[in-house]
Amino acid sequence: MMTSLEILKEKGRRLRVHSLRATTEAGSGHPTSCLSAADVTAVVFFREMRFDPADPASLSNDRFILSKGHAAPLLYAAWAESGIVDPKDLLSLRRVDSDLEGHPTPRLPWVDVATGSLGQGLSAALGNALFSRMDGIPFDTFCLLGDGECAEGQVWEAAALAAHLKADNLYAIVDVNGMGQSQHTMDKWDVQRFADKFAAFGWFSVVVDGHNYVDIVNAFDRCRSEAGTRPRAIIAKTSKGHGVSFLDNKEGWHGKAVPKADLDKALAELSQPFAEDTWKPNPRPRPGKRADVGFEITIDRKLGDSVATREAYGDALAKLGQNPRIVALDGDTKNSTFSEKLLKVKPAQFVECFIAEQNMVGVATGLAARGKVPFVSTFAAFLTRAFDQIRMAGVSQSNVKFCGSHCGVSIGEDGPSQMGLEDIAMFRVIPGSVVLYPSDAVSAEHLVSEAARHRGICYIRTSRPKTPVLYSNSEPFPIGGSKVIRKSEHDRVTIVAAGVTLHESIKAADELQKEGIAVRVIDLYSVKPIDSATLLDSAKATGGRVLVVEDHYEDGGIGDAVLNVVGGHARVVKLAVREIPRSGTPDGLLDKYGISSRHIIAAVRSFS
Ligand SMILES: Cc1ncc(C[n+]2csc(CCOP(=O)(O)OP(=O)(O)O)c2C)c(N)n1
Repeated sequence: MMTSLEILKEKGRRLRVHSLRATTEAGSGHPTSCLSAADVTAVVFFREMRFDPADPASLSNDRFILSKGHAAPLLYAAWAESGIVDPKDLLSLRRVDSDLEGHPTPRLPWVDVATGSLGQGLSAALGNALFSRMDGIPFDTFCLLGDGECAEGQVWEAAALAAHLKADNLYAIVDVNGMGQSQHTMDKWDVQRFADKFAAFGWFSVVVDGHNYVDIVNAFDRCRSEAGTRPRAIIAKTSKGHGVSFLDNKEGWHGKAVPKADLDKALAELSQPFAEDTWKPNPRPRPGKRADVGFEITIDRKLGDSVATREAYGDALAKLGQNPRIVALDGDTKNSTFSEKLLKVKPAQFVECFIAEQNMVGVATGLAARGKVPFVSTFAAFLTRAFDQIRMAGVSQSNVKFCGSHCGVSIGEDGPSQMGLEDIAMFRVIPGSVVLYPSDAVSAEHLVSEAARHRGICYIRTSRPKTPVLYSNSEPFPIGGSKVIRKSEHDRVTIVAAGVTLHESIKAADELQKEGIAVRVIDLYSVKPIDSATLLDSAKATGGRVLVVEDHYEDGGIGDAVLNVVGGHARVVKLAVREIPRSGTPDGLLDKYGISSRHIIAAVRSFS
């Protein structure tokens, strides 16, 4: 009969063998990064974690997030040893017909978020940990990080927030093998420095010999008995390639598979036939099913009332909050984005992430992985600093909703650093994303509830200035639609706009009408997916003359989206912001940068 420590050691040995075999078969991968972390991973999976290998969807499973995603073969090996993956399938690693990809993605039901862009896993792990508290389902989340990746600021954004929120169900395990990809890490094996850093951020941290099972096991026991309400960090001193002498702590092996000819030599050092497996899972009881409330809201606005779309966003969010799946996250801008309206009615469904947007997006992705519908809001400009995190949410096929307020030059006096002028381009490029741009309060509220209902990444662009209510409360705003606001049989030009430029277009249309020039005006509230049918019909009806007006830089914005649809059938003129703007009054800036009604009128007249 094996002792529990022997079982763990045997698991660690097997994790090494699987990782080596799979990467050699694939001809690529990061076996040495797997080997350094094999022992801590064996303890986490086969001693600390409680989960049901037959039920990945169980909300009471402990979670494991491999922040150092390039060690994917180690993760897959741990699943094989848990009975989740057939060990034979490990050899399909990195093949195009296999879900065991080079870095983990949620194509696999046990993966919560895609990792591999380093520095992001701890944020997603925190999202999981916060879910546990929000829904009163006790489970722990374990996150394995590389020491090199800890140079990413986002790791420390996550560490700070986790301690602030007393995430005592969150474990960070740092694999300090002293090496990165091309050289030694900044701190090499100075494990105490890592421990001090985590402690300074408010964590309980313990240093261990990452290849000594007694040490590792004791560290977890100390965490459970001594950490109290603090999140826990295990700082493991390891060596890269540990277990195989010609790899162990040798330079030049990062990201290289052992050649087929040398595999037996490597495996010989990890010899012994696999011992009988006596590990048994120890799942927690499944939580009961909860009724879903839905995402319907009632809208009550008066035509002509003046309301900013950002404010309507907050109103809709507060109403949607009746559904406990709705969560809002903000980066200390909640009184500008109006996400504070949800905080006021449902404080437990709001996470203040402070001024750390990258972590905020990661936390939201973690919450979404557990079934929450997170709405992340800040100024549109500041979402751009989290573009890699948004991109990775895309790779995760996540269900996060983003709201960028204060878009464009129409914010006025605060100047260019606060103006979101790249955001439409950024969100359009995410595969499968939805990009929504309401122009009035009624459409804004409808679109927030549409976004909640839609499964996938949505971006809602809101504006700072107040604009008149254009639509009746019952007007539907399906994703992928548009509204034709002005239409006659004699329209000379189709004007496509959204947000403040829609109101400028309406002004322009009314002025032109006085001169007997009729134009068609389209509210393109759904920039992606785009209403191709209406755009093509209108372009045809107006002699192939299309004018797009947007409070965004020219590249990648609405103009390009429209051009993609009607480009082969129409001449498209784009009015967009073409230089770095200045501070000024909103109206003054719309005019200075060529997107006011005056410029629209001139552009219509100059169409041949
Ligand atoms: C954001 C980001 N930058 C760069 C890389 C390329 N990269 C992959 S692994 C690696 C080294 C990682 O070092 P460490 O975190 O210490 O992991 P380990 O040594 O265990 O492989 C680098 C630079 C990446 N994947 N993500």
